Amino acid sequence: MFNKILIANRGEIALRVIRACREMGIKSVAVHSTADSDAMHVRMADEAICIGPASSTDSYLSIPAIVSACEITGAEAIHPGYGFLSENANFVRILEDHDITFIGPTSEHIRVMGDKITAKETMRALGVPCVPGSEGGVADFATAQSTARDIGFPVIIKATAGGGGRGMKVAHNAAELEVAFRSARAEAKAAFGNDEVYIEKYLTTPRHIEIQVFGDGKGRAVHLGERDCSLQRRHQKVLEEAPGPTIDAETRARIGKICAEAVARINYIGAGTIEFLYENNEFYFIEMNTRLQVEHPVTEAIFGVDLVREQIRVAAGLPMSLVQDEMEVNGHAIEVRINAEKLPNFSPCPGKVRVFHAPGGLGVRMDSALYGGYSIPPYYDSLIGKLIVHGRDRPEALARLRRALGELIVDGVDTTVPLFHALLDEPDVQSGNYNIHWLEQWLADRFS
Ligand code: MV4
Repeated sequence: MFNKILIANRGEIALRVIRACREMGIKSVAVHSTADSDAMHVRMADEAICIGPASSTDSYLSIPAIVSACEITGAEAIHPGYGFLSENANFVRILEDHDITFIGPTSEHIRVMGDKITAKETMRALGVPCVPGSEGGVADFATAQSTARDIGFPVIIKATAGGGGRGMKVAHNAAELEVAFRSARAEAKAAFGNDEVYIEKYLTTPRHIEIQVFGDGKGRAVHLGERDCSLQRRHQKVLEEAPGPTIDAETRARIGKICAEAVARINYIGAGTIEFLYENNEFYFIEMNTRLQVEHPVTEAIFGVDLVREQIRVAAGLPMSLVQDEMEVNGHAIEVRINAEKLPNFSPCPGKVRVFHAPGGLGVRMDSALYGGYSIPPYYDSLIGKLIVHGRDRPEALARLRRALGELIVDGVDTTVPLFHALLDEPDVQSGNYNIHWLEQWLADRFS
């Protein structure tokens, strides 16, 4: 097992990893920018080292600064958290060359899944159901036309180098195709420096259902069911839950087995998420995330596992302690993302937190790096905490969420807490009757 792990991240996810390290008897190294000298992850780690100025590009995204921090502190492994360098294949290849263990998949798996066409081709070949669409990239408008005619309108044009919703364009009919195709290519070129696009059938009212997988890198893998993350605004998840309100045990077992077998076949190591659109009781693969996700705690709650501990174990060459036959859904969990943002426009609201009080009690977990007197810096994303509740069933989890939100105090900055109070009053949220468009529609109806 490792003696010392460096955490190449900040905020609540850095604390999450430090906590797992401490329970495993592993020393932790925090890295921080000059803007984060007073951050909780710096205080909670065994050691801390400054890696650069406030700008992420020159600190949390600086590969030389992070590799140097590793050499100086003698850390043998790096946990990337989510975001920042967590899915940067170039970073991971450099670590592989320096004999620093990356706590996550290989650079090759990250590279394959980072290219959305190779990801889809790989998954299709492994028997994972995919959205009907072009075979590979669509290089010219004539090919776009014939592809669209074959699959039928509406279609969606996506950037090969994209993901997370950037550079997507929908065409509802042949007349809209040319503008959609050309603007998708132009946006892809501007955003990713790569104008390759592909075309899919556009699913009009799906849910976003993602399957948690975990591999040992030696041909074994398990799945830990699904999360429903359909409640999103501008491709940012707002509330996530497990199990999915519309997924039964048989459906979970069927799609879960397909996903676990797929990642086992490619010797995938560590945590991964296979994202699907789910419509009319069918799953359609869209992307795979090769990292621990923000919303992993809902899966931890219902399966009673510690995903970060498992990541560290397999990275150190130990067997994973997850056994598929022992994986059973226990109750229901819901996570809400608390952002320092002002409603109704969700404008970032950094500044000094005067009072912070985290809710507690049965079935409540608050992952946050806030403390009273802390100043939220303006340089990073606005997530300041995740409230995760667990109940015996969905109604109990909803009641517990309402109760816990009532206990939470964040004084000094605006937060998204009022949004969740309002959402909990909605019959569609109470019944789980929502799809990927529900939240945007609700916000538009209410605020414009
Ligand atoms: C789609 C789709 C409909 N049909 N693909 C958006 C982000 C990226 N991960 C994939 N996205 C979508 N792909 C097909 N073929 C609709 C979306 C989409 C979406 C997906 C998940 C959650 C929220 C969303 C909001 C708008 C569009």
